[in-house]
Amino acid sequence: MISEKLTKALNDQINAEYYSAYMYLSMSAYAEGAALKGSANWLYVQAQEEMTHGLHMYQYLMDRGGRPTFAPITQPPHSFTSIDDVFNQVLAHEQKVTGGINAIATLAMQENDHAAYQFIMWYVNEQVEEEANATDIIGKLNMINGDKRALLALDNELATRVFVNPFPANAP
Ligand code: OFO
Repeated sequence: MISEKLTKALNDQINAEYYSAYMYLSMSAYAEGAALKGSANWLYVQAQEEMTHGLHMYQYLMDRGGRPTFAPITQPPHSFTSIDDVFNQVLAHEQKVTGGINAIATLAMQENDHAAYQFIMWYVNEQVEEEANATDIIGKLNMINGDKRALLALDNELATRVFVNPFPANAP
């Protein structure tokens, strides 16, 4: 059975994952409104992924005899100054999420909960990818530096992202 401390940490993380989903949906709506449909697609797919993370953690808590509890989800930002602003906020957010995931891994280690440690390691690796993806897009936006044709090309690239549920059994 999972400890109360780890249960609380995972509950908080479930909330953070759904906040992430809200935030990405809010960003997606902004991008669509700015005629950047490819960016909107990328952000929408990211929101879908975040929901699978929340469900995956919920299921894990249930499997370990923990009790998921649900807290209100904070309102995400809804106004952005540009698509560059959006992706800079994405990176800052994911860096914060990485901190939370690492804290759970540390707690699992301290408690000698090898199962929880192994579970959260999937997210430790996932966060490397999340930060790398955002950094990659920011790098391209910096090169584009306001050139509309180049921005359109990047937007077309972001339009190709397809949602693949990493945990098919937990499909939302
Ligand atoms: Fe769930 O990875 Fe982003 O926040």
